[in-house]
Amino acid sequence: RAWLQYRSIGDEGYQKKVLSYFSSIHLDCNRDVIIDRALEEIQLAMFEMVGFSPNISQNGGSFVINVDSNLAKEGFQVKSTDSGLTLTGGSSRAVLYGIFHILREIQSETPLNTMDCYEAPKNAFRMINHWDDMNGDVERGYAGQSFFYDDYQFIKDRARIHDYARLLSSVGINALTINNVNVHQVESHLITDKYLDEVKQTSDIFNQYGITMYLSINYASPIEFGGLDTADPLDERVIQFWKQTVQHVYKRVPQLGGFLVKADSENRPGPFTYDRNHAEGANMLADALAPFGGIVIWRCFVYNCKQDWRDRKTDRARAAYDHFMPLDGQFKDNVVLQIKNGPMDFQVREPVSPLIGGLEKTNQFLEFQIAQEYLGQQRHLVYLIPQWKEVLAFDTQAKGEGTQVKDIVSGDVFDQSISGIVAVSNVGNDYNWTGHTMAQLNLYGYGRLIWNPDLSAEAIALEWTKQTFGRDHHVVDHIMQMVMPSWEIYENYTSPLGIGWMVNVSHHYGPNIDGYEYMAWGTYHFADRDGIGVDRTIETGTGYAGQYHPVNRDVYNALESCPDELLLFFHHVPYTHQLKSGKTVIQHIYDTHFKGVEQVEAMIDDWQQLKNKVDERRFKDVSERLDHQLYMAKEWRDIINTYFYRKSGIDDQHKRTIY
Ligand code: GCW
Repeated sequence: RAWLQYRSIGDEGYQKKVLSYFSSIHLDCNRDVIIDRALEEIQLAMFEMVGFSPNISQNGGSFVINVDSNLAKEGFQVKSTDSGLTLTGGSSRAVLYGIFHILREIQSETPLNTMDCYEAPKNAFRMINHWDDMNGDVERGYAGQSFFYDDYQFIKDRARIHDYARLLSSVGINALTINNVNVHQVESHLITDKYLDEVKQTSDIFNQYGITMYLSINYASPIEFGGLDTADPLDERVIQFWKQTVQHVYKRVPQLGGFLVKADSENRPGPFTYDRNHAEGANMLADALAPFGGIVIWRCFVYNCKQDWRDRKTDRARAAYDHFMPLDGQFKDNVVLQIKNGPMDFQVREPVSPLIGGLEKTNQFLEFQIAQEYLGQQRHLVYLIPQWKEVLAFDTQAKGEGTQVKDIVSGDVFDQSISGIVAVSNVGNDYNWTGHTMAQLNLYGYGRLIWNPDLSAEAIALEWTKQTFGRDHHVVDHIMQMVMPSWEIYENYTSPLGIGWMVNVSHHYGPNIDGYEYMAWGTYHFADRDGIGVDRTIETGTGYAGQYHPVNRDVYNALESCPDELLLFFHHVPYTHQLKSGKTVIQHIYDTHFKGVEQVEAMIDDWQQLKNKVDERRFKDVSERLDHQLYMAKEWRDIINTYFYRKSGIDDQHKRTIY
């Protein structure tokens, strides 16, 4: 149930008010399947919150629902009137969002006569990507197995998918993909008759909640099952293959939104094999999809994963920009580029990808990762919204001062026909959806934030906490104290000053400072006895800093102005280099690592205060994960501190234990 708990309302006065406002519902619009779901939701919620399920009529009632197509398509308005409340939506989907909004407010016991508002989402596309494989595994999944597939079959019991669709629409998600971007052999067949019935049935469930479904496809499908020996996007046979395949798919699944493609990335096939560029590759699919209103979502996570460490000019951080910037303006209208928030890969700290603010004539999605692949894998409590807020607030300077990422990805700055935000999901078949109960907050927060990027991280956490754990001040305060600093805490005890990684190879969990240092993936820290960091300056480094607009370029490029938290991302410095904080790099490393562990201890204290205030199962689950987090934080602290102590030979000023 996650945040859709609908606890019974304790306050008698408020309960009476709710009863009087919602005693009956006057439906002043046509019923359709989405409206039905909305009504079902409010009836269920009322029954649970006040023990009464309102009846629905076409003639009179204190709560009025109607549709007015003059409003924004996904916008809704709530108005209090003498006799009750009126909800007006721009469409059925908007009515559904309005119902969830009202239910959220009621769970916070917002006075009903002050509920007047108009809400519309900032981003048109609000999407989730699943990395589920049909064998039942979830790539980078930390919450159990897939609830879509098992043993190369769709799971027959779809109850969980139904519940999931409710959860997603309750926070305004309107699009999703259901299979991994790494499309393996079996999954390539999702667009064939072998699976299209089940694809359709799954899509129908999501459609009832206003969510459009997409599929990840294998770029080499013409070879995989088309009987061709090429996937060259300019080959007439390949063009025909895709036209026919798409036509067939849409005949069977008319509501499909389109395709998501990971091409020429981490050993996946793509147009490079045929000496074609990514615009040629994407446009060919776009032409096939256009007659059906379908779109191509094309990922920019393209880099050379076979790098030689001696080659100090090749830089993975540069790759997306180098590949895609020259193609700006060459993509068809129904292509959208999907860009990870940073130039590397969902690290605890990265600068914002310079492609955002760079591309001016291309549709774009910003990609986040809700699954905490590099952020503790849903075993550590890390609230991600503060990080994402920083990304969205970043001033790219693309059109002078004040060109923030949030306004670019929403399509407000450049004229884009498709725009929005997408994120890699963090759910699985674990009883609590997300492994760590607290990780539900990241899914909830993702939806809320991309609906309205101006919501504060506090406000979002507060809403979630009240709905998930109730309104008891004691509970709410302690949980807020735990979640709010948790990103900074994780950063403190893991990799310092923007350098990233330092994790074990392949599974990416736990400290291993040199794990990737001797691999070809291009994620180096270059630490030696004299210093650490990657020189990405224009003059002596990889030149990555030069991919930003002038103001940011200069800030990052100069050692003096580069912000501390990204220092090692842009510069190679001696351990004795003094930070803006006044500390040396080495002392900063020691201090943050000792502090991070203490902060996790404080988190545990907070949680322990909630014994008997939170149900036993969730209390115990979270306690166990926090204990594990503390164990891992100590491990990180000790391994990092010892490593840099041995490399640098410099003592901790405070003489704490370093092994
Ligand atoms: O971070 C890397 C992950 C891969 C993932 C890839 C991507 C789906 O380690 O597991 O593959 O990113 O985003 O494509």
